[in-house]
Amino acid sequence: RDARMEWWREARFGMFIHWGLYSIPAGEWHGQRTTHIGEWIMNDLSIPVADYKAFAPQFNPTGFSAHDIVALAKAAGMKYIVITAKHHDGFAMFDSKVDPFNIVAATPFKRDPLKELAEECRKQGVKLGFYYSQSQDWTAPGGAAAVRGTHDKDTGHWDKAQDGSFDDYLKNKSIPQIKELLENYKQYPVVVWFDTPGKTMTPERAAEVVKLLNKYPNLIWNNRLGGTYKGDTETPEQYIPAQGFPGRDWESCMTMNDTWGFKSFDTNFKSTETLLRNLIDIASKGGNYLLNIGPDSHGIVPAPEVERLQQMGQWLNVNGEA
Ligand code: JFZ
Repeated sequence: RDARMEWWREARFGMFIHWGLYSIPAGEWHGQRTTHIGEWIMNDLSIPVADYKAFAPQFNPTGFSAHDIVALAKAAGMKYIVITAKHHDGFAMFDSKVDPFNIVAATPFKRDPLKELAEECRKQGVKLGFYYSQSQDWTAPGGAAAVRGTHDKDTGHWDKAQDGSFDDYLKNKSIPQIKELLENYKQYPVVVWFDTPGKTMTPERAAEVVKLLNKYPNLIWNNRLGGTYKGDTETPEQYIPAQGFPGRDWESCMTMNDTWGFKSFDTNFKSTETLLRNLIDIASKGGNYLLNIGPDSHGIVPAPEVERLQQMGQWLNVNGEA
């Protein structure tokens, strides 16, 4: 157990990447701007499934460079990357045989960015993990959804196309895609980052996922699987716990502005100094800092994010420990 956590405990600084179809609306749909985080736009504005799925044929992020992103992480002093393989919208950012709603089968781009990142991470010596939304899936029949406004009070659904059985979704999409992620990228992922289990991830259902995870003894997974599982890591979000988590490994995840997924009009960026103070504060309390970037619909990392990461790396080069 400890040998498995060794690299993670020494890492201190990682890159979170929230990237998906939501980078196309970029916070705005049919003239309406969301006041919430960008990757939630489908749910927050109750976008019909067919309309949301129609973003896929428009998605051609030819500006994406795995080489440049891994090099940026390294320049910033980051030791690992965690990228959204599938967020709550259900769109797989990888080559999936399980469901055609994915970046290879449903877009003109046709490339698998996770595969490209895995290759670059191997080359450049950076660890790679995948975020996977195991419970919420707003485009797959039966997937869970958070309740908003006029949504069904029980399922959170707002579109007939979402009707279905959660158990079927779990058995036929969620678990098989997690398996694809664990099998298809050679030595990666070393982390699986689950999210928003909600009431649908009962202990019995979570146990089905754990059965699969247990086949990968070096895997690190967080505390957001659900059921009664505590996972390996605590994941305080957008804050630094005053005393850390005594006896637990922990990782504060944070945005640089006020969204995870790209929003064209969110320019509320924290200063490099604030970001560095956060890193120092977290490291001094024994945690890791998972700092987010949100590439746009062309696959380009927003300039204010690149600039801050480069400045952090420059400061660390002078003042940090190797
Ligand atoms: C979740 C996601 O819904 C969100 O889109 C993003 O991916 C973020 C990293 O994680 O949001 C959460 C999950 C947990 C808490 C808050 C927001 N929490 O425990 O306070």
